[in-house]
Amino acid sequence: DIGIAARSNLSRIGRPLLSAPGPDEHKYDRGYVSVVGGEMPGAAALCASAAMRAGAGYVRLIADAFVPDVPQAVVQSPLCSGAGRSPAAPKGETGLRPAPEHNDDVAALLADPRVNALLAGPGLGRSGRSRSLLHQAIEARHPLILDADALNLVGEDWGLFSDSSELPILTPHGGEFARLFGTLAGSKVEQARAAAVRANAVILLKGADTVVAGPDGRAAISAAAPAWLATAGTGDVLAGIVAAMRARGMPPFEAACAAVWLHGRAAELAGPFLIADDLIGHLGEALRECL
Ligand code: NPW
Ligand code: AMP
Ligand code: MG
Repeated sequence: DIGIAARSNLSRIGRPLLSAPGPDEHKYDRGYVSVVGGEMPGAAALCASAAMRAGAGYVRLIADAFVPDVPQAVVQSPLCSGAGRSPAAPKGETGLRPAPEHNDDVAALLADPRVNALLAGPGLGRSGRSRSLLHQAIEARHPLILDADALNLVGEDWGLFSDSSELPILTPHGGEFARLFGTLAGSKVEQARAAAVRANAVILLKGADTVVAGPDGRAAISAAAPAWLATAGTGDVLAGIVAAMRARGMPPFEAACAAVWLHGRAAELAGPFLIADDLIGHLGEALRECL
């Protein structure tokens, strides 16, 4: 259901071409990704691991507490001195005790000028604390990727990143898209295009036929990805891949398209009954097809 009117300026997402690191490159040249996590360590682990496996040279995970199960190469900066959930915590709050120097710490970590892409949203939660973390992250003015709870928290406050020099990438699933943009007219491609103009962002609208659209009218659609992707955490992995592609210097539209291809290819390689972790395990194989 692409729609005749939307066929113009619409391409099919294909295998990206990726270069190998040059002999003079060091880890920061390969792309520095910051992941701002929050309340769900599983989601943070999936996107930070995916970013690392997708070729980022440096991944820093800024989260409320230490996150188990990430590659040891991921640099962790836990923000809180406590661990676990306090029974006395107000509903919707984590109950973690912020370290005394918490606010300065976050600001300093986020302000690191070496950061090439900042990803916020997977597992962030929707508490007041999540919202303030998100605002601090946006204020750091790095190339942005917003997913999951970040999309719910931003609401329609597009002014939040209107003065950023580079287009943010928003990666909603159908439910998040409807919450953000309401009911839009037309095909999925037309809706993604309209949303890209409204938000002044690259929109990566997920589903069996994932669509990437930019405010300049460009749009690209992926060949049907395996429906085995309909399982928890696969979107968090995709967000991590987008961040790695952005951090290696791809412009927002191209980074989104490359990530969609790699994610779908990793799913094909992982096969039936895959879980999100398996995608990360197959990313290397998918990436080597792009060299
Ligand atoms: P229905 O059933 O259509 O009426 P959320 P979320 C609706 C984290 N995760 N795909 C649907 O309603 C994420 O990163 C943590 C999906 C459904 O009830 C987020 O931070 C994991 N839903 C947080 O959890 C692994 C669709 O929206 C509702 C839809 C919540 O994210 C899992 C979902 O609401 C997860 O990634 C569609 N295409 N269309 C971890 N390992 O820690 C409509 N809906 O709040 O968006 O739920 O995606 O689970
Ligand atoms: P999320 O809902 O954020 O976890 O993201 C789910 C991921 O799985 C996205 O990349 C979707 O495009 C993909 N996905 C979900 N359902 C399907 C499906 N039925 N067929 C193909 N891909 C899907
Ligand atoms: Mg998601």
